[in-house]
Amino acid sequence: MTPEIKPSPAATTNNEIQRHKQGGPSVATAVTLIYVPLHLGGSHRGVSMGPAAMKVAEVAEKIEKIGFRVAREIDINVPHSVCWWDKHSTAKCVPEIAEVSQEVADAVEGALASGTIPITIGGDHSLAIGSIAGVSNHFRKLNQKFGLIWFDAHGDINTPDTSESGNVHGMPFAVALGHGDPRLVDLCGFSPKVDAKKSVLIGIRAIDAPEREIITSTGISAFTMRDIDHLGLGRVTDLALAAVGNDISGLHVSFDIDAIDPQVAPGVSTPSRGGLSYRESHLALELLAETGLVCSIDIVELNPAKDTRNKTAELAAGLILSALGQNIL
Ligand SMILES: [Mn+2]
Repeated sequence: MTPEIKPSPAATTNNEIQRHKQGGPSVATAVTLIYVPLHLGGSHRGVSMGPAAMKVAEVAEKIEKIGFRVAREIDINVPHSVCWWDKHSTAKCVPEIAEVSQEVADAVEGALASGTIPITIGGDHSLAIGSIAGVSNHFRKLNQKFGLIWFDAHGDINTPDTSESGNVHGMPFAVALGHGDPRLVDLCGFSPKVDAKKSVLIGIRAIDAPEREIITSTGISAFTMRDIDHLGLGRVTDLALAAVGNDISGLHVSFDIDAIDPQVAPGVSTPSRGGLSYRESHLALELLAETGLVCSIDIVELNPAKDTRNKTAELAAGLILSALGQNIL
């Protein structure tokens, strides 16, 4: 049976997005690759090999093959040390992560200012504290709004008060919303970095009890795996775009590879079964790319020590291409 081919409902019902698609603000045709071998936010050191695995998967070459210029590749320096508990907080490694975050924020903001799409490759998800700060600082200076779409098996919305592990990679969404350790929340001198009403969490299935409360009280939109199973990922993506609204000038996509089912993406630190299929993960990014608004991308939590023949890195490289607008036809 040949399925009926029709444009995404979001593109037809959302005038602003449609306008962008028809040649509104020009979409960047160059990217900046920012490699962040950060493992300090979690307890799995293998994530620090994520950037190397993505280089082995030839991510830069693949991006150039679909017509984008790789304007710059930046390697962010990350302290090698294993951190100890911080006497100022129950969250681990905050001073070290704050330092890395500032460097990531500066790199991301610089990439946007030079008209390129920053693609920040991790490394654990705590790097999003920096990348979102950079995106936020950029749009703040232009007096423009942006939306945040976060793909994850987990909420990543704990605070030092609610987290059992103290691992900061379980906190970056909360930090972006202005909750958590002030040394992270106040990065770049302002907070919050994102508007909760323009923030969407997709793919969740492993949520800590206190996170439930935070998710419902902050006013973000959250689509669980149940919603995806029930409505389909196309519909969920349209609803996500409707939630962020049509008054935005950019979309930051923070993609945790563990949103995908571990049978498809085994190379992650904290696998959780019942995740996105191979095609669902691509479809979501293809639909977001179609808006012409994707201005910045994180690819995080790739753990080559858990991978099989680099297949998760290969998948992650393919996802970047979909987020940049590569289509099947
Ligand atoms: Mn995450």
